[in-house]
Amino acid sequence: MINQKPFLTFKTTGLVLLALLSPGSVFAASEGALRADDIVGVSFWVISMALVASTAFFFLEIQRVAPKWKTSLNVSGLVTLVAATHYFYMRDLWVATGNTPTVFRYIDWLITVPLLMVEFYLILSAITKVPAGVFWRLIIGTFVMLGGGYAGEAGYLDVWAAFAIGMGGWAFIVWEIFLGEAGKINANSAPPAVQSAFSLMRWVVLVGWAIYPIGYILGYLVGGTPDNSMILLNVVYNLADVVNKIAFGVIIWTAAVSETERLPVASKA
Ligand SMILES: *C/C=C(C)/C=C/C=C(C)/C=C/C1=C(C)CCCC1(C)C
Repeated sequence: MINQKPFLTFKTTGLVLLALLSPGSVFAASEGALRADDIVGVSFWVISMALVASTAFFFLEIQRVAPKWKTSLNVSGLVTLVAATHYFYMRDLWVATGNTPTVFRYIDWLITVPLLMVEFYLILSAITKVPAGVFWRLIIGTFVMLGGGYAGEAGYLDVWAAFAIGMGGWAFIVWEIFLGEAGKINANSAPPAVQSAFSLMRWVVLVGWAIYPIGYILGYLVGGTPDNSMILLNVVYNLADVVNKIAFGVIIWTAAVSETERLPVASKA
């Protein structure tokens, strides 16, 4: 009993705050415990915890790698930190209302995808001088891709037209890292561990990122019932985030650790 009291007070305070902040959603929230058959809600919960754990891991591992790799691990941790925070909000919105959290999703992507592009730039910069144009082309591709997707999902553009714009932005990024300047720099100057990390990362952007347009297609273009389409959209986007935020960070961590171990002891500190 003694232990329950503060919890109840905390819960009550939370509900009152929620009532003030969002009139109308109180009823849903007070009923809104996670249901075992809510596959989207469960995936939001599991992934938000995985993102928290990954953040702690990447930040703690910074002390273990050579100085030139620290920024990369830092950025990996920032990606999972920003995503974890958005996952808390998306999870609550979904569990309380059953609505698809499009705005939170795109705010998250708008911050985390440019950070992932920074990773490409950093991993190459750790071993050679890279022109800033590489970075800006990756950023421009990102904005076109996400701007197109958002315009379609939020209803500002026809879903097919928006999809085409988004695909164009993605194709531009893929072109840059496979055939453009970023790809050439890697082929010409990177040591083996960086080359293999870079090539794994490219495949993440080609194959891992392809999961997102599949989610969009299932959500908007194939014409299922509205409920089923939104379940598919969210499950597929959530799965994609695990691969592309957590696995992507682990790839960089692997390269950083193996490159650090190759260095003579004196230059590790
Ligand atoms: C951490 C979040 C990441 C890596 C998000 C990536 C998002 C995409 C690759 C989205 C791609 C899309 C298209 C290629 C077509 C239009 C619809 C989008 C925005 C889902």
